[in-house]
Amino acid sequence: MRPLIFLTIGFALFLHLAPRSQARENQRLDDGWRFKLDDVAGAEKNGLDAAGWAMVSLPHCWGWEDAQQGKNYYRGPGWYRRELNVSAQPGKRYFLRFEAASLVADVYLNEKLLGQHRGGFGAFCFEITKQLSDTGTNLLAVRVDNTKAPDIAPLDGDFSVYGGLYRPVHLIVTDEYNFALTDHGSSGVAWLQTSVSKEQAVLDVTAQISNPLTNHQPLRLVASVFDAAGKLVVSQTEPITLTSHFTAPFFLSITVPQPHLWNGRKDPYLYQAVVELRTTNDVAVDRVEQPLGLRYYSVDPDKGFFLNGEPYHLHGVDRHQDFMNKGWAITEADMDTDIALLKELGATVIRCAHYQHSDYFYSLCDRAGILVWAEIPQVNTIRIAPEFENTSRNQLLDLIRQNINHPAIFAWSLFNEVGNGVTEDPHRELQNLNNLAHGEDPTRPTIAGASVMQLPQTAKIPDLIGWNIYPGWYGGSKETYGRELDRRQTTSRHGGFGVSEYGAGANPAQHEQNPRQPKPTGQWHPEEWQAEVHETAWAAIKARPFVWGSFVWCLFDFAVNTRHEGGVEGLNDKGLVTRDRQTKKDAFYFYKANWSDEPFVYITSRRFAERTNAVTDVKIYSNAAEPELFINGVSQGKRSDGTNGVFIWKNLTLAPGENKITASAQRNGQPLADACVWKLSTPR
Ligand code: GCB
Repeated sequence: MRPLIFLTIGFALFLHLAPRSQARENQRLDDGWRFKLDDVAGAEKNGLDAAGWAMVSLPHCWGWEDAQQGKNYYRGPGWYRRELNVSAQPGKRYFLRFEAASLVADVYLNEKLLGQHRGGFGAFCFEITKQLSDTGTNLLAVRVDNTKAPDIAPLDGDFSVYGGLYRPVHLIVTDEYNFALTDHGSSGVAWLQTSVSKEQAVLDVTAQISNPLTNHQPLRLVASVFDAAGKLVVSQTEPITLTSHFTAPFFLSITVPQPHLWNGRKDPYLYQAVVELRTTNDVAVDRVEQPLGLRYYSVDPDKGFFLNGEPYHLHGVDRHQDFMNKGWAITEADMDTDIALLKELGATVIRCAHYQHSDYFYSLCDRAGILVWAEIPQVNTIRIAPEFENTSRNQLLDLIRQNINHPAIFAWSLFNEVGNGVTEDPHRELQNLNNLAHGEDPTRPTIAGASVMQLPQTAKIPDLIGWNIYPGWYGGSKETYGRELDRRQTTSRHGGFGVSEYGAGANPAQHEQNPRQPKPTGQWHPEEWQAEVHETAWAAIKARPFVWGSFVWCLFDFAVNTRHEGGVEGLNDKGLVTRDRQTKKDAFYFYKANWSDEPFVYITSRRFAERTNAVTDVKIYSNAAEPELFINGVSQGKRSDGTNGVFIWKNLTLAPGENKITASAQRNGQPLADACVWKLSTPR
């Protein structure tokens, strides 16, 4: 009998702690899709025979095959079809959530149009409860079209706009009452960090709650914060009454005393924020759980960025969601790879350019403590026309409502380099977006990326501004970085600015000793020049505290079908890492030496393996104090005169044939080494 009593008590305790919860079900619809790259009349109809269509799984996209070869790629419609085996159970609601579809999606279930989403980067969700068939077999058909549309940003830009269902699609099942899923594809819940300090965090929670029934239902809204160990920290309950057939916002305020702050790379501490909808009998009918990082930050026009009241240097990169042989159809594993490289680099910030990135990627940044600049695709050209403004507003609402709870996101960006190609005054449109962002989220600043060609006043619309500048590549010489930074000091509304882009192209198969500034559109983009541009740029940025953050353009090479340069077709090669993520260029290690604590020593120009000049400098990047260099086992001495992690041995002489170059160093007692082989064929 004893064990039985024990079990009974245990079970009763469990019941008390966790009242019956009808958890949501969420199923990813990755497989079983048929796909046709064409417009097919009646493709949403049951009668259509799609047996000859390609079998695909999601994520999936088209256009990359041609774009990455520098060719025009298909911009037009494609169709996806799939069987959905689900029959509606009484008391349940069913939803289809698309994480993105580029650019326009028309979604049909059982031949009926559920709705359309315009804009290639935000999630959207349709309720399908009433459209489900009684048989349990349903036909889901989606027409996706990436034709350039006059109302949809981007109208322009230095990247290829692929088409397709390139992010996951979900079938979500809830109870009758739920946190609304159809409010701009959001979770229906916003945890606004109204006031955060070391003493307390005041959170204003807004929950959109949906009641599809005719009754005025009394319920309880419960918001709770759990610590990283799963212990309840604080909970707040609000009795609410739902109006029949209505989705309405409900509010409550919750205070976390003495919060453990989310402190960037040093300590990205995450609580769990849970909202529940409970019946008056305490049965949970819906639950949304999200990570919560409590932090506060500010930008001082003279001293830079402050996180949780302390100076915090923002240095990092820009990123496109593009991958070799995949285009935008990247997997979670691909994004894990990207975040691992970001962490290795020692970045503290990332600009997710030039559109809304995947929720999964933002979540990785939350966990890694990497701050995020999030943006909408208003790139270069915008139109002052009601339909364009409407779609742009929706893109901004998608971005903010879907991502408002990501602690990593520190600013909402409204545009990039708007001004080029704009024939009408864009100020009103941009100001409207600025107001919209502030209304949606009063806790975060707005931001934008500006360029020299831009109308000067647009830079003063958002709260913060970033400048895209390219001395040493498009502009003047790399030596002009300091001057270019200085002359922008007063261009923002509140003073100070970020460098939202800077960089240079590099083909890691092209090398030049003592490189000269190449022609950007030419076929010669030596790796050594990119590294030199970054050495100069970083020194100038670092010396100016009014530059509150900087972003290298770009972490990865990415496909641009219209580029034919640097000896490779269809590529913007300004990445610190190649598009397949296999090669970290020299410049990657330059930043690693400056930003990362992970001890290493790295010989630059290592791929410059076939040599014809016997006399050469050897340059090492390292975050160790005193690296030593050897050629064919002979020490060339230790150097302790490095600046910004750059150590140079001048005028060394290679022997004919193979030369083994080795470097060694120590950091924190840890031995470090690197080696490569250079072959001198015709010494001069
Ligand atoms: C820019 C743009 C970015 C381009 C970059 C470049 O200023 O904002 O989209 O890719 O320059 O590499 O030219």
